[in-house]
Amino acid sequence: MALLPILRYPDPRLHKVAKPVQVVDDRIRTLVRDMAETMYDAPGVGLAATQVDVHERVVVIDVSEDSNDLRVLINPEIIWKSEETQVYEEGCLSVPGIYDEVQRAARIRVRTLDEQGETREFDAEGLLAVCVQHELDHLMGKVFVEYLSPLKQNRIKTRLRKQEREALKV
Ligand code: GNR
Ligand code: NI
Repeated sequence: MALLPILRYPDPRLHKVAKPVQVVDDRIRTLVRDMAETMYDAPGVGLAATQVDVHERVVVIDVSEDSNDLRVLINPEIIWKSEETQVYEEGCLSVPGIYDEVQRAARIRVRTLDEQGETREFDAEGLLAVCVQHELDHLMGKVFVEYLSPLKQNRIKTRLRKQEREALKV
């Protein structure tokens, strides 16, 4: 088991597009295990491989109250989105301390491989729907702050760069 370092916005590597996983093998299962450990340690409700500088389509999610319902998504796709939307106050482990509202589809249907390489489908709403859409954006190189106004994005960049400099001191 290993904790993986999480990239921080505005790191340009957060904008790389992840490639599909070719075979779900022990290398992928080890990555999944390390990502889950990193997510629970953070703590967060989701983590995309992009955030740990691995540019393959792998996501872990656990939105359960007791952190005991891990979902492993490999090559996930959203195959249906509701027209109805919901607004949710989002945060991101790659954008620490920043929270803002994002509007997304209220309900989605997801097709994915699990850690055994089996195809699965599930429906999501509420926080799970938010989280799946947030993680799939990461795999496409998109961070939630890109939905905010350019003014807000610049303020966030300035604030996080300053935090980074302060963290290097002392
Ligand atoms: O831990 C997380 N919480 C969260 C809250 C609202 C909307 C999305 C998220 S995902 C985030 C973890 C993360 O950064 N995943 O990429
Ligand atoms: Ni995130």
